[in-house]
Amino acid sequence: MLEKKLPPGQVWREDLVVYDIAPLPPLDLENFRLRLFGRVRSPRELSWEELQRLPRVQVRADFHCVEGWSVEGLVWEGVPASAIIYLVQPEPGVQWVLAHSHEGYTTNLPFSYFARPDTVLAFSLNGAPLPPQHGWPLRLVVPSLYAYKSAKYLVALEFLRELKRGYWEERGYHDVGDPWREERRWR
Ligand SMILES: Nc1nc2c(c(=O)[nH]1)N[C@H]1C(S)=C(S)[C@@H](COP(=O)(O)O)O[C@H]1N2
Ligand SMILES: [Mo]
Repeated sequence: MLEKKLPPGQVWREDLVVYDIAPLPPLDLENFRLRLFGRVRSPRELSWEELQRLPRVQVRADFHCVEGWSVEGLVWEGVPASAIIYLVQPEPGVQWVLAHSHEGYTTNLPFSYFARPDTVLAFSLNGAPLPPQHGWPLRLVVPSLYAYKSAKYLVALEFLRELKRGYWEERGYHDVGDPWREERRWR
């Protein structure tokens, strides 16, 4: 029998629950830029076309929300984090990544989790372009961490030596957020 692996304290659900802290201001691909900055040797601002020319991966992964629900086997396609790391060359001592979203959402995650092979800057979900409510046009997907680290409407990645907290992390959610260690809150 196939055993579905569920982290402690989670229950399976069929579909994603959409969470948004704020409405999304207008955004078009013509003016889209992904800003890669902070403690890196080569800061970059990538247009949508430049992003399309980077390597691609497909990742199949379960999705675990800190509220206690998980969705099995989502298929994301996009640019692997490894390609971004290769491009910008983080300085030695970089420990954190702060993801910035178009509407102002932010989330911090350890660089070591960002660098995992299943971390992807996704532009498609289950074979179709990212639906608007799930982060169109670009979403950071970090399957190894709770879903609040998977920033929708991604517009920048900031590489840091020191911790800078994101939206939920400032409100008490865990700076790491590993579902297998049940790191939900830090206070
Ligand atoms: N930009 C942005 N990304 C976000 C959020 C948000 O409010 N804004 N919520 C997070 C949380 S708490 C969860 S559980 C997931 C939900 O993903 P979904 O809205 O695609 O279902 O998105 C995460 N990424
Ligand atoms: Mo969440």
